[in-house]
Amino acid sequence: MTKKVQLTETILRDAHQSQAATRMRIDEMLPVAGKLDEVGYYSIECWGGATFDSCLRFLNEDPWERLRKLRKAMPKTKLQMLLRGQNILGYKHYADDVVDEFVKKSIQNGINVIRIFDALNDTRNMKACIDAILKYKNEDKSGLGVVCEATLCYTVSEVHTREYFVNLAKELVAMGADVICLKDMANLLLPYETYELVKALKEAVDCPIHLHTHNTAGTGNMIYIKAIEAGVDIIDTALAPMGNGTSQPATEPIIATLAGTPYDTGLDLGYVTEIAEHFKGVAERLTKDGFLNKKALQTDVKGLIYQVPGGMLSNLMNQLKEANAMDKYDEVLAEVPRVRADLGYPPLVTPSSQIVGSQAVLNVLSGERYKMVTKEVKGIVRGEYGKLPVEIKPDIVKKIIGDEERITCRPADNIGPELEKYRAEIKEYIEQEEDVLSYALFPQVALKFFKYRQANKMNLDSEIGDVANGIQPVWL
Ligand SMILES: [Mn+2]
Repeated sequence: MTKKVQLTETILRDAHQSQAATRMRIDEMLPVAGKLDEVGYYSIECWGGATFDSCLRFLNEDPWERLRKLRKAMPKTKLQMLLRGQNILGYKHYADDVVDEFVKKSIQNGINVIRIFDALNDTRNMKACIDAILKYKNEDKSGLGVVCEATLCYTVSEVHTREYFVNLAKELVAMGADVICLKDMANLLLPYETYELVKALKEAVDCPIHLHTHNTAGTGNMIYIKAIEAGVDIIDTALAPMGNGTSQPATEPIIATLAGTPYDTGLDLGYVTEIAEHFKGVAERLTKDGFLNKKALQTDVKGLIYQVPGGMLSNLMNQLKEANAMDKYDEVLAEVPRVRADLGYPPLVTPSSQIVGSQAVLNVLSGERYKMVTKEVKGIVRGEYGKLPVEIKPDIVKKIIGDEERITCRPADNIGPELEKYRAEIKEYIEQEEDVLSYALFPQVALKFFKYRQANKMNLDSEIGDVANGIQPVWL
């Protein structure tokens, strides 16, 4: 059984998020957007993840305006975003009315494929997003449709078996997912396990499987080949100037490898290479400005050895260096899997990777396990992040939070409607309905941006006034 494989191009989102601190600007995207639109990708991932925060915080760009510009420039291809479930694009749980409005506005402004994940794989934290996508599917104005893509965050532990992921996939399809994404954000998948897992998923659910990995540890291309042989439908790649390393495997070698085989992507390698030329310049600019470090391109095999994300180990090393305790490194490394087991085996992905790592450091340096406990670990134990893959043992609960109350409901059930409150708070700055959402997600950052936007307008106005008086500003 063989079939054509489809590609999602990630250069406008995950590639620069993974390699260059999410600093690619809209003016570096638009010059080739029209050409990207002609390639024939399944989708172009260009929004969500960290881009929203980065636009407001660092680039003085309105993320909604960016989306509308991309939509206009790429009318033929499905635009894809990454959504952090109930965390939307931020770092905490938001109210359901904010989630609902965010999904609606994303679709109205041009998003087609919404990839939703929850860091703990707690499906309750994805439900409001899925429901909103189903509710607003008909708000799509592009004619390309809306795809609800629900995610399995891949991780390695004794409870994260093939059966676990298959059951999770079935549950998400029953909740309304159109596509299942297998998201290997830390590049922990191994090629032969990929084959078995993708095969099991294809047998269990009757929908396309979309695979996402990174090439951090150098296994990315092998993962894709084995997934393709097992029947995967769509894979994520990034054009070569920002492909590989901590980013996705490069697009061009995949196109070349599959050409003329039954899996042929049908994409034109020559044409894609022309487009990639443009991104060489962008990568140079990002390097020059200090955002793209060649370390991001080197193969980092630590994840293969310790089965934790590469980035987590560098964080641990930094913490130990600061504490002048590098001699405890091996001890801390051995403590990491124990803390993770104590906390119910959370997948090690931001933020849980940092939370587990910091607690392992504290356990070793203080000389007694859980003598000191971070507030995040307490939050996990209280149930504030959601349901863990495995129930935490009573003696661990007692040790970490004593007799404090724990929640077992969906964390957002404890958050009342918030949208109107946010709208009232920034009344004088609202230029579009979407501003309320930017503010809801990142209050201080958004407010700073609104002020910048307003000041910019007033400057512009006074400059235009000067033009009327016959004084031509040079920048015009
Ligand atoms: Mn990723």
